[in-house]
Amino acid sequence: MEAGENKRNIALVGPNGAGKTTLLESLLFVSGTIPRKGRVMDRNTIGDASPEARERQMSTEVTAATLVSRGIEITLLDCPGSVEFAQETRAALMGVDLALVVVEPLLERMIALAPLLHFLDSHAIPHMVFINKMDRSEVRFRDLLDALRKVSARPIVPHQYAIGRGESLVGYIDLVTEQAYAYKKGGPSDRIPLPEEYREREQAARRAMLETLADFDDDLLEKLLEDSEPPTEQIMEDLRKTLKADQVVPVFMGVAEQDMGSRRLLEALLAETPPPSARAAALGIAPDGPPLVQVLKNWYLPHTGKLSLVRVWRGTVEEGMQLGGMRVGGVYKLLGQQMEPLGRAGAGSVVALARMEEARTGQVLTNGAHSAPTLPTAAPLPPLFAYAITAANRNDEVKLSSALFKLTDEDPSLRVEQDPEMHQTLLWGQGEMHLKVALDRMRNKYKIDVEARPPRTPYRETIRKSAHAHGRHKKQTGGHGQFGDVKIHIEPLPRGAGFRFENKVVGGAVPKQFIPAVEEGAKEYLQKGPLGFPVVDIAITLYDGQYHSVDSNELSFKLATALALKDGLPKCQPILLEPILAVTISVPSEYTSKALQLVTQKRGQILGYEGKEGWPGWDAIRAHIPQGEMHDLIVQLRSLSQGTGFFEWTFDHLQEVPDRLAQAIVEKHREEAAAH
Ligand SMILES: Nc1nc2c(ncn2[C@@H]2O[C@H](COP(=O)(O)OP(=O)(O)O)[C@@H](O)[C@H]2O)c(=O)[nH]1
Ligand SMILES: [Mg+2]
Repeated sequence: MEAGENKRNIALVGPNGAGKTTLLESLLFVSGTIPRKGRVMDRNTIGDASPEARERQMSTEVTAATLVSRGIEITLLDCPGSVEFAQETRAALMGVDLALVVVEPLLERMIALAPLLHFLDSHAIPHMVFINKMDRSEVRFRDLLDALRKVSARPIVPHQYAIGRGESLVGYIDLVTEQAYAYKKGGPSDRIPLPEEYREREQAARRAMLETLADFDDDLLEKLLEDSEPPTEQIMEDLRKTLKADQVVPVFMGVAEQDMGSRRLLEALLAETPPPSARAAALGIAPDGPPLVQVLKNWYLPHTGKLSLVRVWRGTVEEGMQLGGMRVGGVYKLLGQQMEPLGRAGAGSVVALARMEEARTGQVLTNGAHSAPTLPTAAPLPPLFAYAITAANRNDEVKLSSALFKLTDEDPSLRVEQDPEMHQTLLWGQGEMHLKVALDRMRNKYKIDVEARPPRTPYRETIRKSAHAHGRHKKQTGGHGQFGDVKIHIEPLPRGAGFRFENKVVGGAVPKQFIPAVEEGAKEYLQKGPLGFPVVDIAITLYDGQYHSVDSNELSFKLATALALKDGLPKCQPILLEPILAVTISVPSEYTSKALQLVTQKRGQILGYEGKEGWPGWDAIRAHIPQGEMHDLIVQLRSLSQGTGFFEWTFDHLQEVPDRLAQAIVEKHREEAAAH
């Protein structure tokens, strides 16, 4: 057996509330790993152990748990389902052999799988679907399959077919063996005769499955054309092969809460999950060479310190060895919060390493003089939502920056931006809940209270008209005096032109050596114009002035220029400019008209919309939206689109603020400045 061939690494992914954490508990229970089951409701599951998760009964970070069944060690990564924690999930997915997509039997929610399925396909990560909560299903099984087909780019291949649904759920038919089973509370299912009324549906579903597989197996195709029955082993082999290549998506079903379907699922995971060497080969990792690990997740634990979840792609990691210039402080197998020291772990494992202080999520580490090859990582999601944050207690400022470092190390989709211009520290993330969880974590884990408010917008101002202005600075003190005198012409420039300075002085009215001081003085003064914001798109021409042979110096000319601008700018009709962002909004097309309305409500300008490329059933809307209106765009977009909508943005241009708004903005800014 190749190294690691008795190991499998599987991520539980899928929408929030589908039952992943419950399924993890069930799989650990039916495999005998834990003696009794906890419930999410009772806040005692292996997953969701943090206070932030318990309080919300929602996973907020990855939980790892290893079980052993039939001599195979399966490490399960229970990933948060909320789109706001997608980065966490995506980073974990980079290290697994299979993703198990857990979904609820709800037709209208299937479209929400699009971003996840897209991600899985773009990285060719083999994945199965588990339709959970079949005890709640109100729709026909074939309609669920059709809804999955609409959203999946890969063919959907049901492995099971439901007998009954909702409260009258009986069990399932295995479409490979054509055997029927009835679920039994507290134990494995009972074999039952295949119900006659299901015969036709079963055969149609099986035929569809075989036809899909035949697209990848000519021999199977021939058998189907000849109407000869393919052997079970051939079907299983085809299922394994096409799953491994991310060519098809097998579907299983059950009721995780009652362990119905969990045993069958575990069997399938053992039999069908590609071995670790398959994923390594798909990524082009040669089996021989120095040890290679990739970081999937970092945690800071109160007593242990930093713990890094890693995939061992090659070789063996051992406590005490050097990896990426760091000493491996310990190698652990995880069961939620419990850590079992291993000392070493071989290729194909997903384990936790202690005290890898410099290890960043996604990073590939090796030892000695070798340089680590690059492996695919989860691209950072564009930030969507920000708060301006401050420590509630001023003495916590230093603690705050160290806590922010740890917080962003644990969750790279949290980003800190210092904005000196607006005197604010911005915490960026994927949504309101994402940031609230981060602030809770700050309080629970790092004991810092943080105040958060919407960010201030970096407005600018410019002028509409030109004017001449004169400034004289004169001061007579004991010894040397100060003297500078300038005459300038101020004029507006086109949008985006910035600042221009020109010297048109003739005959030395302002001596050469003082000209740079005039330009400097103008630049400094324009940091804060008559409305209180930096002035842009403006030209200053120095055309005359006076000097004094003894008293003139650079400072005097700077101050004279400032006086000239102070006098001149108000005469130029100052106007307020706001940053406008180019935004691309993605939504399932049934929400497009609502999203367009939202853009309009945000004073946005719709540039156009069309079908989103490669995303059947989705639209992409291009728009210009003022930055000042962006703060809660993601919150509103999600609320009108059942949590599915998202967007990307970049700064585009500055634009005049409508008069009625400008006044209010300027007044508010004045009040805030006065309060500082
Ligand atoms: N009726 C029913 N409820 C379930 C089932 N599995 C999980 N749940 C419930 O669904 C809720 C969400 O489950 P959870 O495991 O936290 O979902 P996750 O967000 O995907 O991890 C919890 O209240 C579970 O008790 C199931 O098979 N049937
Ligand atoms: Mg969960």
